[in-house]
Amino acid sequence: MKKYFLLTGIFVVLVSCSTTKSYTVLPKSNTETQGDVTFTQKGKTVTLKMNINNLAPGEHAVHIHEKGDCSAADASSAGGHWNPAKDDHGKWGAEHFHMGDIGNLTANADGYGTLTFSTDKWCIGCDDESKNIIGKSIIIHAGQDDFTTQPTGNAGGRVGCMEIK
Ligand SMILES: [Cu+2]
Ligand SMILES: [Zn+2]
Repeated sequence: MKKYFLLTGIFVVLVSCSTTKSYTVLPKSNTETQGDVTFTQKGKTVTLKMNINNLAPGEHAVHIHEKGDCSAADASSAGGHWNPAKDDHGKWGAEHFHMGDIGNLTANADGYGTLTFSTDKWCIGCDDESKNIIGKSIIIHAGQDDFTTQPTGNAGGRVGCMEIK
């Protein structure tokens, strides 16, 4: 019986162990984009939550880009889509997609939109560089990702940027 309680205790500690990181989105390309982003890792699953304001109503592509550098006024410093597998751009879960191809966020008539996304293909700060999101960036685009145009999804300019530190 003692053994049973000990094992249960260890299990609870492992399951409840999680890492959360919070960030603020920077406005880019002469916009007033604002927002906050959190990444939480529980076990092998990373969950992304975004709350974004001051967008044009409609669909906006969201990607992880390969460089954690939002310094340029147009966020071009963040480089291209994070693509450690050298795959083609596409819709997450399709035959071909980049590790940063999160999809589209819908902004309402007030310019506010949220997005929640979970995957076991990322990690927060692990040793596997094909999974580690630290050192990359999140980009929010002016337009919609069409999931087919290579290598960008034809998503237009970069209206928000956030370094994943
Ligand atoms: Cu992008
Ligand atoms: Zn892509």
